[in-house]
Amino acid sequence: MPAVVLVGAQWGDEGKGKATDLLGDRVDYVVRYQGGNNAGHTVVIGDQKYALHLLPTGVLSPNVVPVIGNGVVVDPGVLLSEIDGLSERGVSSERLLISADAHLIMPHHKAIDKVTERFLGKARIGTTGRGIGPAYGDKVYRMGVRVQDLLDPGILRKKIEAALQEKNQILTKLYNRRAIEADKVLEEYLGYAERLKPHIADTSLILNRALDDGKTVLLEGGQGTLLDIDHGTYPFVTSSSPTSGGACAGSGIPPTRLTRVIGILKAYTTRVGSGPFPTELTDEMGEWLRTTGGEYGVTTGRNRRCGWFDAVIARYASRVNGVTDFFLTKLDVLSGLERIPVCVAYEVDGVRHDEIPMTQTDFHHAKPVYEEFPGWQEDISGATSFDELPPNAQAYVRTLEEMSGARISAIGVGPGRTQTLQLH
Ligand code: 2SA
Ligand code: GDP
Ligand code: MG
Repeated sequence: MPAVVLVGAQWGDEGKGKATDLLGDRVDYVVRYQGGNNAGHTVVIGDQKYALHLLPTGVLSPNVVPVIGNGVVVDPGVLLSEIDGLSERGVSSERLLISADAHLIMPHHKAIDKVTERFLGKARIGTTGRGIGPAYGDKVYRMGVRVQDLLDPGILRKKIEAALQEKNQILTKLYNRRAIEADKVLEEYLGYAERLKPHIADTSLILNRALDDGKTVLLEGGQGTLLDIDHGTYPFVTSSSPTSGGACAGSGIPPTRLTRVIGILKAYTTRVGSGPFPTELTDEMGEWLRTTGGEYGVTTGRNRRCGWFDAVIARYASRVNGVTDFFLTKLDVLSGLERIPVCVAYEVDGVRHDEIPMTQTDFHHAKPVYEEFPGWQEDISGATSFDELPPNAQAYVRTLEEMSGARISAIGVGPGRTQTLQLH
């Protein structure tokens, strides 16, 4: 499996961290290709729980080289605190490589993210407030500051001053906030530069050479398919491309080298932030899923919105990502239910839609069409093979597989490394 992409098939938090960690001992490189410290990837190893935001999950596997690809936006202060936090727990980040082409999140990005969300009021996206959207905005606008600029104090100063000339107008005149001082930012970022220098590299070159040498690379997506800037529920999306196509743009590994795309699919659905979510449950059933599944944001601590499995979304994710295998997570959370509804299509103004409606307006009005399947009462968190699952749990998995458009190769029955059933 030379170059494998791992993507979230729903709205993020499907359990990508755990899935990446499981593959960690079989790969040589783990690459983050988009997003930034908006992500929250949880890995449970024995009695230790790690929450990673910017570092690739591969940092937890001693033989893996973790790579922050060119498509990521890097908040250097957050990166260094994450490195220090792990170091205190005995995890070394010495092997970490950071693409010289990745963009930096600057203080004005965070300030603008927070202030625009407040300004939008009820129409807000529900961002994580980490400066992600404004940083990608400046990248596309060609006024971003890149990791390589940390190596050239003259350029760094010029870029910071140029950016602040515009951004301080926005902050002070439009939003009545204090101006940010260029000198202070320069001093702060030059401090980060000292520590990050040894990690900065031409990661696209390194990764392609590694593939030439027969090494294996795992590309770890953040967020999920429906949060993709192009293929998600725009504008209620993140500002990058979590889908498998984004893995190439965000790493410099060409599409012809990708061999597998693993979609991570939760046995029910969650979403953090605003935007359409047809199967959302706003009643006590939703609350039950939230508490039973521990559905709280890893980065912001926000309650995740919860609902039933949506097969339309799964099929869509299968299609736009070219999923070869699904990893179905959190099946254990559904134990104890009498019946489990699954959304098989939508109804919009009396018309049935078997696929996501073309327009966002229709998707906002989509009502789920449910089929119900019998549940199971047994605790399945100790199961070690598919055959040990209760017949109704097996049937639920097979049904989701038939509806989702790709085979289910692994099933999660708990957060731990060992709580995984391998099917293929
Ligand atoms: P942003 O900050 O610009 O990326 O926000 C835009 C939308 O993307 C959503 N988003 C996420 N959704 C799920 N999980 C994410 N990571 C954290 C976690 C979330 C947290 O693992 O729990 O702690 O709140 C994540 N990151 C971004 C976000 O909610 C907006 O809807
Ligand atoms: P990610 O953003 O996709 O990496 O997912 P998060 O870490 O944000 O959220 C997934 C949560 O589910 C984490 O707390 C994981 O430890 C947990 N988890 C992952 N797989 C399973 C599983 O199969 N069963 C249970 N009960 N929890 C799981
Ligand atoms: Mg998460």
